[in-house]
Amino acid sequence: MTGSANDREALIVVDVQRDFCPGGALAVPDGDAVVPTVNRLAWRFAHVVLTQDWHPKGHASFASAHPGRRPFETIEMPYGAQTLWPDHCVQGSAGAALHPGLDIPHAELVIRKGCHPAIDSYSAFRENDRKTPTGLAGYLRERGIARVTLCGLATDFCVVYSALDARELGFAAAVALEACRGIDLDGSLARALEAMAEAGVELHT
Ligand code: VGL
Ligand code: ZN
Repeated sequence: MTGSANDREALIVVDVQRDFCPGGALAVPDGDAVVPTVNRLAWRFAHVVLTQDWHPKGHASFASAHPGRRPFETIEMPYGAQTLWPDHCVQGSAGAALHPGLDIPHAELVIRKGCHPAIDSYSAFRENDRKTPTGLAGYLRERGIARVTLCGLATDFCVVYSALDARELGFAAAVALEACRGIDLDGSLARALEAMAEAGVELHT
């Protein structure tokens, strides 16, 4: 397919959901501040994909599923280290809904991730076992998309994992930092910015 440059680019809006905003179960500081910025950004893209963290009840990433463990501790899972979280974005719950202020009617795809009961999925492309695909790469390739811009929540978890996977899977990638907010656990935000710069992700402030 040929087309304008804009036709080969997509905006990926990561996890702008109630639970990641103030008052939510896993609130990212100032998380809802991205909403107007994301809305404005979205109008510059012909193609927009939204992601939604979408866990079954009792998901393995929830501290509540591991007796004696508390949120924000790290445990070893069969696929590697996993941070434990408060219960959040449970399928069909009010907290899992997209933020009601999002105004992106031209978004073409909503991709849900983290659905596997035993595997977390920070990245919009691959679950945390680094093997199980979500299908997003195939969708983008089939649509002729070569470059993605990412924004949303949280910079240092789902945004950075998605951006690094985009690069590994052969897409050009940028992150619109003014339309992101981070959690920042033990320096995770600085590490995320460094890893993205190293991987050739353009960082736009
Ligand atoms: C996220 C922690 C757990 C995110 C999702 O969207 O960054 N973080 N689940
Ligand atoms: Zn999650």
